[in-house]
Amino acid sequence: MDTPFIAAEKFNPPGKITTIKTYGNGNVHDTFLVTLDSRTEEYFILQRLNPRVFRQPELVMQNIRTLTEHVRRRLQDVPLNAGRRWEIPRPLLTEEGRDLWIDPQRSFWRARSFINNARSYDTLRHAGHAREVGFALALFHNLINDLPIGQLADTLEGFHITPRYLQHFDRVLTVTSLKKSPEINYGLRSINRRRTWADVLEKARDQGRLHLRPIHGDPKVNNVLIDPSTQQAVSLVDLDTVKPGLIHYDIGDCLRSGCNPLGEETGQWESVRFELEYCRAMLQGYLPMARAFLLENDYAFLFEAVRLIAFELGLRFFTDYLEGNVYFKAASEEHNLIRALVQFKLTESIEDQSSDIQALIKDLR
Ligand code: GN1
Ligand code: MG
Repeated sequence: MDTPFIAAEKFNPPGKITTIKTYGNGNVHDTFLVTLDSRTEEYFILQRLNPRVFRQPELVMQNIRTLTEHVRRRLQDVPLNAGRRWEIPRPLLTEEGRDLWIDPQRSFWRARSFINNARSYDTLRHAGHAREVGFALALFHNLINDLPIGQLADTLEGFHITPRYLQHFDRVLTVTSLKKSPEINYGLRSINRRRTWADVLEKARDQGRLHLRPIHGDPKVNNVLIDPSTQQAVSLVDLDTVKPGLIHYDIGDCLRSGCNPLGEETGQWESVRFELEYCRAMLQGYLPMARAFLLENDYAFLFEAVRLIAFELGLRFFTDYLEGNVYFKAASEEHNLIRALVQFKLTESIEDQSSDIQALIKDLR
C-alpha cells in the first residue's frame, strides 16, 4: 500500500477509499483528493506537509483550530454572510482525535473536509469574479478581526517581511556563481533598483502607522472557492499561513494574483501586465465591508502593498532559483526564474499605472 493511501485511512473516512489523486497547484505541500464510496461524504482533501517550510506543524494546526472555532462563533453571533453560503473547511481527526498523523518517514499528514459545489480558478474570468474574490477577503478579515493576535502562533518567522527576504538574497548571492543571461540580469536589476524602498511596510509598522492583525497570509485567487451555480465566493481555503501580520500583505497578495490575467505560471513573462479593471472590481468587492475595520493610515499604504507583494514574490522566486529550488516546488531548473520574472514584470506594470491605481483607491474609499 502506498503512503497516501495509508495516511488517508488514518483520518477515519466515512466509507471505502476508491481513488487518491494529486490535486491543485500548491507550491509547497503535496495535496491529494481522496474519493470515497460513501453517501455522506464523497471526497476529502489529504496533504503531506512540507517540513522545510513549516517546521512546527502542530502550531500550524493549532492556529487553524483557533481560527476555525473563532469564525464559527462569529458567524453564529453576527451572521455577516447575510444568508449567503459561506463555508470553513473542517479539519478531520484520526482515531486518537488528532489532526496530524506522522508516517514512519516522519512526514506530517493532515486532512480536511471537501467543499462541495465549489471550484478554484487560477486566474480571474471577469469583473464579477474579481468582486467576489475581494468580497471573500473582506468577509474573512471581518470575521477574524477581533481575534486577539496573542492567540495565534508565529508559524513562519519572517513571512512577508520583505527586508528579510532581501537580506537572505544578499547572502545567497555571495555564495552563488551566477550564470550570465538577459533573464538573470533583468532579475538582478529589478531587485537592485527597489532595494531602498523594500522596507516601506515594515517601516510604517515600526513608526506605529500600521499594526499587526490576524491575517490569512496567502489569499491568492485560487484559494477563493466559487460556487459555479451562483458565481459567488463560498470559501477562502489554505489556512496554513494564518498568523499575526499586516493585512496589507493579504490585500497585496490578493490584488497581485488576481490582476495578472496571464497568471503567475505563464511562460510569456514579457507580456505580463496589471489589469486595472480587475483591480477596481476587487476593491469594489473588498472595501465596502472592510470600511468596518480599516483605519485612516491603512488606506495610505494600499498602493504600496500591491506593489510590494508582487516585488517580494519575485524576489522570493528569484532567490529560490539561485539556491537551486529548495523552497517552492519546481517542474524544471528555470521554473522559479520564470516565475520571478513574471512578478517583476507585474511590479513594473503596477508602477507604470501608479497614479491610476492611487486615484482608483481614493475614488473607492
Ligand atoms: C506558496 O503553496 P501555495 O501555492 O499555497 C507560498 C505563497 C506564495 C505562493 C505563490 C507558505 O503558496 O507565499 O504567494 O506560493 N506559500 C508559502 O504561488 O510560502
Ligand atoms: Mg498556501
